[in-house]
Amino acid sequence: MGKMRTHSARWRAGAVIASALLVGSMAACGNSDTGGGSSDDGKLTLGFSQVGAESGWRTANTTSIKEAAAAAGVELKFDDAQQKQENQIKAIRNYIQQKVDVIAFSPVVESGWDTVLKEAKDADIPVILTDRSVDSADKSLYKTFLGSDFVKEGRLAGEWLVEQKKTASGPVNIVELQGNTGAAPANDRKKGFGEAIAANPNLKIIASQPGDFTRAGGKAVMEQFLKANPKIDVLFAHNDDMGLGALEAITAAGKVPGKDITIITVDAVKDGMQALADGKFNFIAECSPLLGPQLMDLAKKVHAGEEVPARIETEETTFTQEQAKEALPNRKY
Ligand code: GYE
Repeated sequence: MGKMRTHSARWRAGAVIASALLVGSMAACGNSDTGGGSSDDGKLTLGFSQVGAESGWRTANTTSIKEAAAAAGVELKFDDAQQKQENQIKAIRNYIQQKVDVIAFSPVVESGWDTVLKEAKDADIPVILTDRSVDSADKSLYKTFLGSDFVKEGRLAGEWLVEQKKTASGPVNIVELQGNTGAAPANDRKKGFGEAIAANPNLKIIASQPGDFTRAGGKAVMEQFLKANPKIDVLFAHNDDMGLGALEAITAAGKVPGKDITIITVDAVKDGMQALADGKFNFIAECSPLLGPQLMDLAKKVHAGEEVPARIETEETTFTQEQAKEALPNRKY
């Protein structure tokens, strides 16, 4: 545990340095979101296709990538796919046409990437997966996958609940707000959580539906859950934002979040941590969005033809209400 905290503290310090450097380099860089063609000034050009701007996590991830690119002297072409796979495929094809040096993307869903990844490979452009992975059987279609272990996050959330409810004599009714359908973090967090709670047959998921990782989605689906189920004891939301949206629905239904309904989420972005410190959430499994500095490092390495590990896992922790109160003042995102 001590090692993990040191590690993330190091990345946080890195992010601070990155922000400081950004101020100095912005003027020289101009707007890295636009413009075509590979850079002719010797700079590495990275085409990045982002999922969207659906959550606080995503916003922090985008900031981390943009700041790290500026700090590393990488020319970044950035596209926001608005949670649509077709937009990501289009962006990747554009990057291939523009002959960027490296392509990186965070796949909105796991399936359906083989054709476009093959096109990148045929064009000799290395691909890095960040944050989310793909289910392609052919691992040669990408160089590495940098991101969290989502199954583990779900499992940590489930294990905490098992511990909390170990003396429960009757059924504990759980509702689950899933991320967008087909996304790796939605599939994996569901899996890890389900496996962990199987340890106690009293713990039952009575309803589970996608809320698309957004506050609006979380609120709307939680309203339905509350209407259809008179007894809800626990909410497991696949991210903070859906949990935050659900808070409104729970309060409107006359229930006290964090007391009448135990709320467990994933991410630990600032607003989530605030809700936890305020006693509205009960537990958060952390998922770090600060992938920018590692991504730039990997982009430089694969461009130089260096070997990189096939999988690089982000180190993370979990937070109780007390731990959130302690951590909040130093939280960067
Ligand atoms: O947990 C959620 C975001 O892929 C890890 O996507 C990411 C997830 C994150 O929308 O908030």
